[in-house]
Amino acid sequence: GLSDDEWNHVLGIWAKVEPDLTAHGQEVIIRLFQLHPETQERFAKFKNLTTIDALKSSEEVKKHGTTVLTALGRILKQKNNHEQELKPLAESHATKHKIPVKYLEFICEIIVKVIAEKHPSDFGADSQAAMKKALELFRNDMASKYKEFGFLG
Ligand code: BLA
Repeated sequence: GLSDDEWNHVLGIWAKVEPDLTAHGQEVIIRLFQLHPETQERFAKFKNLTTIDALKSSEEVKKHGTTVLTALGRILKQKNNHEQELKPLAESHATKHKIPVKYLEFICEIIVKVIAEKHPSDFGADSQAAMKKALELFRNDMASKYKEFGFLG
């Protein structure tokens, strides 16, 4: 797990992300699709967004980015007591969306990069390390729940 100090780092930087959750989320999703185009194919509703301009002007992309970071924020705030939040997410991702754990790794890495770019003076080495650790816990728990739902991820 994370120490109190590490959770303070995680929730401290999250408090800087939250006022502009939508812009962060939009950037994360666009970058995920650009760096890993196979991830975009998982979204029936984004099949028509074939150019960077189309991605940037899509209200649906903004909306999904907000959904993702809102859910992640809720999970982080539980400081690893996230069973209630995680279970329905793991279930939909295992049985409905069928999202490999590898894609979770992709998006988590991008989340750290986007925060680092937007908050250079508030997201130092200790905070980054703490956030990476928190996201790793999240992914590991998603992966073990996936197995309970019969998805090998
Ligand atoms: C949908 N993803 C969702 C939803 C939530 C999240 C809350 C809507 C409710 C549900 O279907 O369970 C949450 N998505 C997250 C979180 C992350 C995230 C917390 O990416 C990352 C920290 N889901 C993934 C990844 C992909 C993904 C990496 O975790 C990438 C391919 C896809 N999520 C995905 C899809 C949907 C979804 C395809 C359904 C979208 C829709 O049609 O509305």
